[in-house]
Amino acid sequence: VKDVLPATLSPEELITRITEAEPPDIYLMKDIKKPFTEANIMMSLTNLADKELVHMISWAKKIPGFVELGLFDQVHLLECCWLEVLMLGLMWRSVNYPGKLIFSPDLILSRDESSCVQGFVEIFDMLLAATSRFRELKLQKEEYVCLKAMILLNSNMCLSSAEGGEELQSRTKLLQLLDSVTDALVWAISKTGLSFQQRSARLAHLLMLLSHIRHVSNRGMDHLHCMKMKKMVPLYDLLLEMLDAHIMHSSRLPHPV
Ligand code: AOE
Repeated sequence: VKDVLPATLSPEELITRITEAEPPDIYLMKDIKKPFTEANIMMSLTNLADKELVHMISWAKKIPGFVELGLFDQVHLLECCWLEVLMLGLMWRSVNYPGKLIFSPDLILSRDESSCVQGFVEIFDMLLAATSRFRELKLQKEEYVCLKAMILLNSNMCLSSAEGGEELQSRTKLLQLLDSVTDALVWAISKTGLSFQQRSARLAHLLMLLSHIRHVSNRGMDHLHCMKMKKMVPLYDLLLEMLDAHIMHSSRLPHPV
């Protein structure tokens, strides 16, 4: 009766559990090398992402019901959404700092500094635009944690697994989980004391931002792929392999270099 675990949690309890799963702030300490050059920035960002990905796996496993999904689904969900999840976290950290991106408390970049890295300003501007939108909407922590869980649980949706009994069961669980997180988001929005119409509009606005984040993530992935070609990203062998796996599974064509 493990299967119905998320269904037995109230929206409030689910939000508490997801909030407790939040990863810690990552400090880079001595890792950041000044001056900001293309190589130094990419080195620091890669080190940061490397540490964050370890925490992301623990975060996913603490989302009620996630570890009850099939292992195949667990791996594929994370593989599909890791950059989107990193980006939403970045937006949340940066929401009160217009014009800046708080990659970590000790790695804060302005738009000007981002121009050191070729092709970064375009991504940077898209990240800033989405962050401003969250600021206008006065995104709440409860809403943020729900959206991040939704990115994870929704990332796989096109991947069909219609055949096997076990895969189908995992897919059913996944949809139930997504429904319970949707209920939690609706509950979080309802706390704000808005009218019915305003609440529906807010739900729509928040969910529409997810499609923007998916877009920025795809562009970021292309950018990373270019950087890799230029040998600017000091990717560790394992991470390199994982990045290649992402490009292989992706239906998009790799960015023409
Ligand atoms: C955004 C948020 C954040 O917290 C950190 C970073 C660091 C790098 C940034 C990115 C970001 C924003 C967009 C940028 C990107 C660099 C260029 C791009 C600016 O335009 C990302 C650094 C990424 C380093 C590569 C690591 C490869 C990992 C592969 C992971 C993988 O495929 N799998 C399967 C692992 C999934 C585990 C959860």
